[in-house]
Amino acid sequence: MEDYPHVQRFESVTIVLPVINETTSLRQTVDIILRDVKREHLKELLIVVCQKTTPEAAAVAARLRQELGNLVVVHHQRLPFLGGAMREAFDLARGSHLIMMASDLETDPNDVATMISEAQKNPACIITASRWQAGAQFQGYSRIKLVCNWIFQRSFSILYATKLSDLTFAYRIFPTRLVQSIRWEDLRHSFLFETLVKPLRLGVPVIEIPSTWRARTEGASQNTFFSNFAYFKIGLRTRFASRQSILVSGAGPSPEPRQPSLK
Ligand SMILES: Nc1nc2c(ncn2[C@@H]2O[C@H](COP(=O)(O)OP(=O)(O)O)[C@@H](O)[C@H]2O)c(=O)[nH]1
Ligand SMILES: [Mg+2]
Repeated sequence: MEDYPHVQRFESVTIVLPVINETTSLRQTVDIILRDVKREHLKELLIVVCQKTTPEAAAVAARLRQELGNLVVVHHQRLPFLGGAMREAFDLARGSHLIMMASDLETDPNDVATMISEAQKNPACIITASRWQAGAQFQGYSRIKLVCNWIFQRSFSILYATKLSDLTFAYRIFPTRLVQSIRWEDLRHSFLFETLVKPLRLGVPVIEIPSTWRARTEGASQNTFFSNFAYFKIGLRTRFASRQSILVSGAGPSPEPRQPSLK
């Protein structure tokens, strides 16, 4: 049976930052990452922009590129929406691992360093942030959304027989070859959920760390109410999909580049 790639070593990380209307939030995100992440661990900051990216936000991205040189890659996406931005970033990432996060400060950049140290200890795993673990919170999330979120999490954790408490927080570190070996489907926000359910279906181990979500203070979300329905669709479809259909054919099993023998 086809298997997913088992990455055995953490070498460096590509941090993916999709940007629409973030200026000071993007700058602050990058400042915290540069403060906390050892330079030898940081392969690149991959900023993804599109036609909807505001001129102000694009200007901050361009300035970061100017200041930080090759450490910053600014990619203009061709596929539409947030899923499209992430899918292209997955293909471009050059680190052994990649972090999927936002640039609106809703994914707390202060937790990037913890994510990396967990990935160093568990390079074959996905490390994902949870807003439902002790020590984390939702700040500025409406009560009704909180109840719906809890019901959704519990339903899908039962369906996937997992103890994970947060399946939809789009703040994770993945082995890059793993995400490059998966056949992705969604283009909108439900893609973020797809990035967890497909690995779960493949049997990839997933570890949670607590992380607080704080509502953005700059710009507005691109998510729409109707795109919530797509979460059910991808969640249910993937649960009953064959493992083989989830993998890009020929991606596995684990062709980890072998170390030349040093005899
Ligand atoms: N490049 C790009 N970035 C996007 C797109 N949609 C959302 N983003 C960014 O992705 C991050 C998360 O999206 P957001 O709209 O805040 O979603 P929410 O937090 O789930 O409500 C934010 O930093 C957005 O600016 C898109 O179509 N293209
Ligand atoms: Mg957001």
